[in-house]
Amino acid sequence: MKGHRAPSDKPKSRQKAAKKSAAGVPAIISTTKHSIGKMGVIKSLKTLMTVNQKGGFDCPGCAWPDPDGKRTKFEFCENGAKAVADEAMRKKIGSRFFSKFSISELSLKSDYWLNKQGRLVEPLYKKPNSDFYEKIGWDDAFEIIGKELNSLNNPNDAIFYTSGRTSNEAAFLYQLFVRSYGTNNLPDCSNMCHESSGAGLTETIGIGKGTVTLEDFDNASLVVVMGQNPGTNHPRMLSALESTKKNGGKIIHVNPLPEAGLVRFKHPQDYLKLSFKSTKLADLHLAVKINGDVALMKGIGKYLLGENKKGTYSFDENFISSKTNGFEEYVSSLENTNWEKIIQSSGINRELIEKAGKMFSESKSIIICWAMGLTQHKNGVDNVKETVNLLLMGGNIGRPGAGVCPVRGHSNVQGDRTMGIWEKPKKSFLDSLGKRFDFKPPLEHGYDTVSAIKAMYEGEAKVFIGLGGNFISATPDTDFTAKAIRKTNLSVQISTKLNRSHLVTGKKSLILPCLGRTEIDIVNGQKQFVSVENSMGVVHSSQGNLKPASINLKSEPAIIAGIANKTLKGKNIDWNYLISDYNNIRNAIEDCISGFENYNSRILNPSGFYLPNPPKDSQSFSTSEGKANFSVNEIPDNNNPKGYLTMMTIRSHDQYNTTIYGLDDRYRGIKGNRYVVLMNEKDITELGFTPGQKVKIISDFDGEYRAVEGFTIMTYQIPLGCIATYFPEANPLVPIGHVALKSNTPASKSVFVRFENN
Ligand SMILES: Nc1nc2c(c(=O)[nH]1)N[C@H]1C(S)=C(S)[C@@H](COP(=O)(O)OP(=O)(O)OC[C@H]3O[C@@H](n4cnc5c(=O)[nH]c(N)nc54)[C@H](O)[C@@H]3O)O[C@H]1N2
Ligand SMILES: Nc1nc2c(c(=O)[nH]1)N[C@H]1C(S)=C(S)[C@@H](COP(=O)(O)OP(=O)(O)OC[C@H]3O[C@@H](n4cnc5c(=O)[nH]c(N)nc54)[C@H](O)[C@@H]3O)O[C@H]1N2
Ligand SMILES: [Mo]
Repeated sequence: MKGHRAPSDKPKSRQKAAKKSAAGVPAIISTTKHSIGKMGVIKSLKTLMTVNQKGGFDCPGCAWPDPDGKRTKFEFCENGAKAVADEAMRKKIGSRFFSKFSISELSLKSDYWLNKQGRLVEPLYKKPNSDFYEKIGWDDAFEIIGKELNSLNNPNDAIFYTSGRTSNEAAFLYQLFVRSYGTNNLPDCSNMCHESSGAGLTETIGIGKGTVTLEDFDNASLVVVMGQNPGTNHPRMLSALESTKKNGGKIIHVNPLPEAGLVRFKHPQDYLKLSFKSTKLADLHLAVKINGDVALMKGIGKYLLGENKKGTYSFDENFISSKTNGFEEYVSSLENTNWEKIIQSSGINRELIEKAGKMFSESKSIIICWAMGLTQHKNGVDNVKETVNLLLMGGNIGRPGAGVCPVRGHSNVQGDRTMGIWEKPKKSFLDSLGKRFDFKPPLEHGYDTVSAIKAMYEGEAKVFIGLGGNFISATPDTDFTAKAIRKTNLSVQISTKLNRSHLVTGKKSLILPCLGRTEIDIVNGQKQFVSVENSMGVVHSSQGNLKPASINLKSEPAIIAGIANKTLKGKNIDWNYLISDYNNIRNAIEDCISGFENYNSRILNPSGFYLPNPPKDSQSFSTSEGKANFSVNEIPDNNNPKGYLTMMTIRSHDQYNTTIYGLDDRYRGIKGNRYVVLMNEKDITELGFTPGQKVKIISDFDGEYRAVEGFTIMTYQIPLGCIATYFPEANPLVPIGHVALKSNTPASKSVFVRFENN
């Protein structure tokens, strides 16, 4: 590893005032710079004009849906364009590159440098005791994997990770292979992302997904955006919020930071039409303390209860009595919660909480959106359940303009789950899989991401295969995870770009380069397309239109079939038939998963089709008692222990998770450095530091010492006692055992840390 110091290829940092508005002209300039710089002019135009177009490819950026009818020629955003350019870049790296650099040398480079080197174009193998990757043929690579998997005493000793860009077709095939091999060890990036949403929503409304459509944003009287930075991570969502405002709706932004897009938004398309107006999006910003959201939501609930008693606001009695359980307990828990506790834990004064409460009471239809600011806490599941409480009171689920909206990250992370990428599959799903393919799928639940790391660390799991993603950098407790991976006999990465997971390896290691979303995939002379599911449950097709980076690349389905053939030697399932035409995979999906009836014909509809969603479609809730559940959640103790501050790890404007596009964070006014700590001016003074000073950040609250060095202090508008650092640079500080209850998601948004001079 790099010893957790800022790497040597890091230029000097600068800080400017944070921006109030998002997108606009700087976004266009940045889009052009990234696309043309990486792809060239002609390829840039050809590529960008087909992103999210009917018949084009799904943007690999985020899972925000595309409008059904009125699509413009520019259905992409600055950050979507960066994601596309990053995949479609012209630079390539093959065995020559890897003969020049040893793995140890590459390990000293920054994530930014690694990603910049180009697309991976050849299968590569690192032999035991070697420090170099060398060229290997596809067949030999598959043979090594098959041999290793077949040498294990128990299929549960292998781990099969998935990141969220994988298509439905590849995901279905992968889990089918893994289960016919004999395990449910299918951890995925969702374990670190919206697992808390899935757990909280399943418990309360009987489905682990959101209940709104894009159109609902036109009809909402109030949209609450909690723990999310859409200006950077879901820029196209700002258009939906703009539409809410145009139709007279209001927006509340709940976030320790005043994130730019929510303060003001300038639509890049308006600039193309030369209209220079910007829209003020958020009507109210509640600068909540880190993990103060349960308290805040309880405060809003308490206000509504008070107004109800006064007769100035009424709950949706009808909905509550016919469709829900647990209302009385919820009400009495609000009565028993005192305001001091609410104000202290949320960090918001009563006047502001009541202002938000008044906006709730005046709104006929309410949507609550959220992302990682709610899910990545010890009580992440409770955060999600509190959003449901607030909505159920007013009957705000399954009505136009109302509902829950967990905003997904990776472009097909939701689809991957629907396809069975899950360590805790339902028995009914396994039964239909077994029946369709004539085998007995394993029933025992598998490892999720955190338990997979522990199993490798303990030496129990010996093979790691990653279908996409960057496991070592995305996971918590980097040193611990590195030790865990290094104990395996074989690590395999199916990837498009070079990342740190290729450098922290098992004794043997393979890199299998695959086609990306933007590229043409031809099988038996037929151009194939794949399908994906967006954040709102719409399944639609995606077809790449660029010449592949190399003729030596294979598609993800072909790689999975190649591994399956060598491992299972043709038992039960005809893998070659399945991949000979992706319609065959879709037919199998239709046979095994409900909601996919007539998949192959419905997928031809350019707008795709909606999957069934009982709460949204008919206010039906498939919980144990068939009703939506109110819940009582404790306000967590989010006081800092003496000498510690609470750290959240967040994304900059120039990254896609662990892929670093650049070193700036334009909206936050930070330039040229990712090794920074954003801190309140008063905390800086109190700790005796000065802005610009370098510090060591230490996470040892649980008794184990973890540290990162060379982080520069920057003054920022952030609540007292809270600090922010970037993911993945600060991941070494997140203890492996610091996870959300019930979802086991690393609690990487609230870690107690202390500082020392550097
Ligand atoms: N360009 C780009 N797009 C992306 C990604 C990317 O890296 N780059 N990543 C994709 C993925 S996988 C995901 S999951 C999403 C992530 O999308 P986001 O969740 O928006 O990403 P984060 O940067 O983790 O931002 C979390 C936000 O929560 C706030 N926050 C932190 N703690 C708290 C808290 O306790 N309470 C409240 N109310 N707020 C809090 C932070 O200030 C920050 O604004 O974006 C997806 N889209
Ligand atoms: N501290 C902290 N840690 C976090 C988070 C946080 O907020 N804070 N966020 C968490 C979240 S929300 C998530 S989703 C995870 C992300 O975890 P991952 O999904 O594991 O990580 P990514 O950075 O998205 O993966 C990027 C790599 O995927 C590969 N790739 C890209 N496109 C394709 C493709 O089409 N096919 C294949 N096979 N490979 C491809 C490339 O090689 C690239 O280097 O990180 C989590 N970790
Ligand atoms: Mo994510």
